[in-house]
Amino acid sequence: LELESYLRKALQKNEFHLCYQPLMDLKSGEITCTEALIRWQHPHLGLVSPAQFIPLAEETGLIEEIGAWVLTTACVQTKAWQQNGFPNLGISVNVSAYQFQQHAFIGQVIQALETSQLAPGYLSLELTESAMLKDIVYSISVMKSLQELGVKVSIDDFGTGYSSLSYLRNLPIDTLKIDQSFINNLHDDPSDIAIVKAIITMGQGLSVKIVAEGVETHEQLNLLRDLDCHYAQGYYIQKPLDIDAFEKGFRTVE
Ligand code: G
Ligand code: G
Ligand code: MN
Ligand code: NA
Repeated sequence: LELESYLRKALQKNEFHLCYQPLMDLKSGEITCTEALIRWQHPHLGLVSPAQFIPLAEETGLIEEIGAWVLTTACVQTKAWQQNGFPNLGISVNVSAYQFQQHAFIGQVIQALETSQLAPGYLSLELTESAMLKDIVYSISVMKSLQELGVKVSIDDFGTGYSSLSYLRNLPIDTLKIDQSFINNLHDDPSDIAIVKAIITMGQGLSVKIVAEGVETHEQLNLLRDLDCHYAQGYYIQKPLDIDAFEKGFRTVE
């Protein structure tokens, strides 16, 4: 209850900020996009994990306001970076299940694009399979609206939900982000290699881009490159960075 009352005041008290974690194109080695990750720095509680407060924000309905803030802040920052040295940088924003099902959602996306003047093709929204499958008919209509706007859709934590692969045939999905649990032991688990390989092959056939999440070692990166995975993200490439750290440039990996 205490957490909830703090959360209610967090926006107006300016306690949120975003970190940005790069996604690397495995062919060119370039950073093409970053994922926005919200951080809550509370004066007494310290840094509270989104894994803790996002579910609370969903239960209380506060996610509507917080989600809108994340969308606008991420788009404004990306537009600024595009004008200052990263001309083709994209942005990927996490959207929670409840937020995605809200009727205000599409309006918030349009508002963020208008406020930032970011071209829609640079914005990608990360949905989980469970968010999408909650109400599949409604989800399809929202995703079609996003497609009409020119906004991209990614499936986050792919492989961990109760996937019904049939949605890949019918829905406008641009990217699948393979959950990090398939990547963690990639180098010494033949089943994980088989699964990752199959997802990449499927992606090629469906013209869907594949991102490997949670890449923590050079071996994992090399393997993913050999398997023709399009993009990789993880601590080995870069941890989530605040704005200053991002602008100071990032370590390059090979
Ligand atoms: O950044 P970190 O690994 O601590 O994130 C923990 C969880 O919180 C992840 O599942 C991540 O997707 C989620 N998360 C981070 N930022 C946001 C956000 O802005 N909106 C939503 N809905 N979830 C987020
Ligand atoms: O659910 P989602 O994929 O959005 O969660 C992203 C979270 O994963 C972020 O909070 C980020 O801090 C975390 N993350 C990013 N890269 C790595 C990694 O290489 N290893 C681990 N363990 N976590 C990571
Ligand atoms: Mn994500
Ligand atoms: Na994920």
